[in-house]
Amino acid sequence: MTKPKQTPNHSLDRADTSEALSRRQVLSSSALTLAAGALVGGIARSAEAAVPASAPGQPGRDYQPVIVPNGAKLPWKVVNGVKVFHLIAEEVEHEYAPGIKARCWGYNGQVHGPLIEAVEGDRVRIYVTNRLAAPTTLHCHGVLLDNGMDGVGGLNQKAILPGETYKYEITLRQHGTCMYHSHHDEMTQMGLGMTGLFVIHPRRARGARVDRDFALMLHEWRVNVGASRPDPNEMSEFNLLTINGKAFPGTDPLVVKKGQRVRIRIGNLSAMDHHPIHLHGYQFKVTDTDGGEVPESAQLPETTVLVPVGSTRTVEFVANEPGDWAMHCHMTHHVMNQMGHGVPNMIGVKPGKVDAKVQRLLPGYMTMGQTGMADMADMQMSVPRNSIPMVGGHGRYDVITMGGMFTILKVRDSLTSYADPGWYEAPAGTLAEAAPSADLARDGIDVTAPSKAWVDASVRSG
Ligand SMILES: [Cu+2]
Repeated sequence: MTKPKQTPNHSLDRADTSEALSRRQVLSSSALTLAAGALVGGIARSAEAAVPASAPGQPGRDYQPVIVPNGAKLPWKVVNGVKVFHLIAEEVEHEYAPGIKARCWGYNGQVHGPLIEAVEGDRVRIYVTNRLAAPTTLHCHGVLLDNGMDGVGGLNQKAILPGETYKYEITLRQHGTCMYHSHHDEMTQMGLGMTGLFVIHPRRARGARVDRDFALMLHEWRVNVGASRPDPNEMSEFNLLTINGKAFPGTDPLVVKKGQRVRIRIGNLSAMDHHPIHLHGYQFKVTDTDGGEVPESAQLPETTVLVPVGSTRTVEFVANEPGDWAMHCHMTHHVMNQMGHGVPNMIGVKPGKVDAKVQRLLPGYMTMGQTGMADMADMQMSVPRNSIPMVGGHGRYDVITMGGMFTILKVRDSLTSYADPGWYEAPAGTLAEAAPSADLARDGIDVTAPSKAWVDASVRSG
């Protein structure tokens, strides 16, 4: 069998894909006609006869589309009142951040798969074509559906063999943030990236109007330095932590205008780790999980939301404070990139004459890490092929000493577009800077005083 030509990731815009879909549609509808002819009055006819619960929801009219930083959405078309989607499971060349790529498994040229967006009451038909060398299935995580559509290989269906296309049909009877993933050889296939988000909007708007609705998927990977594939067998030493498949500095910022109501939906299909996602500058409320809405009386104010493996959490807040606000996993090892793991502890080590001696054998050798990892962010040191430095991206003032599961919420007083507005300029008097000596003198701060004495003095005066 000839392998169908794969659509490159970057050309997966709506126009290209709709065209591709319509060609596939022609093929699959003729296949259906043949099948229906062969199965007189059989299963094929009853599936075709299913009536949608409501008219297919339309973006702009029935819902405000979500935003997928660094990601894409799965296009659809309406056929006889049913929203038709086509997922293609395949190998994907994926870039985590500039400088590091790997062969992953994903959908439609993407890691993770494109987000599926629909509306409560929609009937959706999802074709899944398997272009992998291994069998797979599609499980719609958190979506209420008929048992035979649940996609657990062996339990609910036969696995989709390489080259086969399966059909899933669901009438959506809920709203919320759900996910999808392979449910066959789960450790390998999800570990290699076969996951995606499945957002179902309510048929009627609820609560306060949300202006910016972001969707983020968390993941963790082991990509050995120089390796060309992630290792799905890894259990604990993950070295690339991603948001929508990207490690900082590869993550796109979340751009918002001051005063807008913001929703952030976060899914986690990492192999092993829960991620406490912390947002600076704001208090938010956790409004939904993949199990539904949290009653308003139970929505705790938080600044960090723990997103367990196999769950989604949705938070909301009003963006009243302009600035560049960090948003990141608060596990400090999850804001480190590839080379920040498995290195010896060098804190406090004095290299003495060792460097000079080693340099005779290894020109350019330098002992590193005696004061921590921050120096590694900006030393312009060359790194091995297909790897990235353990921390670092350039910020407005200096190097940002984080990598991995880190992004930036950019809130601005005014915006002409939602493109990256660049760095925030702190208004005069609102920026932390070196203390002027006049201020030190005025406030009686003696920077040479013994630190212990200063502690005692504060206790006495307090
Ligand atoms: Cu984490």
